[in-house]
Amino acid sequence: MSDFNVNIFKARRAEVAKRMEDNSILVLSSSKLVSRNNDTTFPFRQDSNFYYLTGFQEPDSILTVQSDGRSVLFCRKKNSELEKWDGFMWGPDAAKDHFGFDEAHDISEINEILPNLIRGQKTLNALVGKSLEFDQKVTSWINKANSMERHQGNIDLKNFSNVLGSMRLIKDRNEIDLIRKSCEIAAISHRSVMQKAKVGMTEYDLETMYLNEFKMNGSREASYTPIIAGGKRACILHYIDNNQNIKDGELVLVDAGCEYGMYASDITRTYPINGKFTGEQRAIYDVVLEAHNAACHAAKVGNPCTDPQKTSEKSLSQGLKDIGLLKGSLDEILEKNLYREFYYHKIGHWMGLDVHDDCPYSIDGKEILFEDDMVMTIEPGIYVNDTADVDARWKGIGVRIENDILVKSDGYENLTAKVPVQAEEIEQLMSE
Ligand SMILES: [Mn+2]
Repeated sequence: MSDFNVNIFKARRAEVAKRMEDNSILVLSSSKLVSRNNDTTFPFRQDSNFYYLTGFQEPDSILTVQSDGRSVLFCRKKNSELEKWDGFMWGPDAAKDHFGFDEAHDISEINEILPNLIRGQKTLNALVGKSLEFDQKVTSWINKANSMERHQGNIDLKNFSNVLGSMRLIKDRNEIDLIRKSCEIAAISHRSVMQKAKVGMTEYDLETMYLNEFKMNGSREASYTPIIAGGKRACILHYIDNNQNIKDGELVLVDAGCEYGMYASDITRTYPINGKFTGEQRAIYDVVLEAHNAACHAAKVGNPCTDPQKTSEKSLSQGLKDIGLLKGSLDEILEKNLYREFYYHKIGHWMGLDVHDDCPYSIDGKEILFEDDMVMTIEPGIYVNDTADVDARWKGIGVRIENDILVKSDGYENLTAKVPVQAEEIEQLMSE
């Protein structure tokens, strides 16, 4: 894991302050520990926006950044008794020094101190509408601050989502290094499991192998629950039961990525469990691959971020027509959205601290244009459900191919290129 560098986080807070209007303050909350059942909790995962601006990895914390650049942390008081159970806690004093804040306070004092920081500001910026509990707290702090300044204008509450999201859209050097590493670990892992996969294995056999590879290669956590879908279960987009046998002759669709230094990777491969595609599987696979390649080329600096979507719709429609799964002219197929019978999700998403990165696709009705150092997944798919009006030999085939793309002015870079994608390459790897 890379060493903590306080300057990265201080620079981000300075940048955020620069993007705020004068006399405003940003208030951001950490994640909470989430109960799993009774007295056990899920592993703690810091809120991505909070981490982005602090690097601080504890629950029950609040960050404020003022437009003049001052930043204040509220966190748990150091408690040596609690540390015997739950491990190290920074406490305000040490956190202030290590993480470079101007002030830090015990979180239990927030209702007294925070209204004083807000008081006299024109605007309070927050990520509103995500947590009722946080929104209620923000309202109560604003109320208290307003009541202290009876003769001034009330404080405006503004949603800061697009400002922070736009900033996170362009990855800095440090982020690209971490995403690159996350993608490399995921790619090596996919490659390795693909080589070991055999007829007779269950979906959770494969799941175990992917998670094991992630961990052995330096990533402690998956970036989301892996989808390991044998046969027709590949047509269920969010299938995570992963508890069935994968039968001879079936494809297995694996959508699995890892997290490294808080940054996600996200890869999907679809391969025959016995190592050899059937004619129908191969025909569909090649249509998806062609759409994937075309969509990657559309992720180009200056293009609207929806161009890969349109490109994939066109390419998949043409391919589905070529192999006889759709009838009619290409124009008609596109106009009537007939391809949606087989392609019912979007081409991809921004990726970074979140696997589906918390960044906008359009602002005020204007589409985001691709710029250098944005990261997007490209993941077209074709899914032939039992309900489709097609020849039985096609039914139950589901194929998705997903890579993670770094947008560069001189073309895109496929960060997950280490795992084979051509059908022949996959068959070759599986026969080794
Ligand atoms: Mn994805």
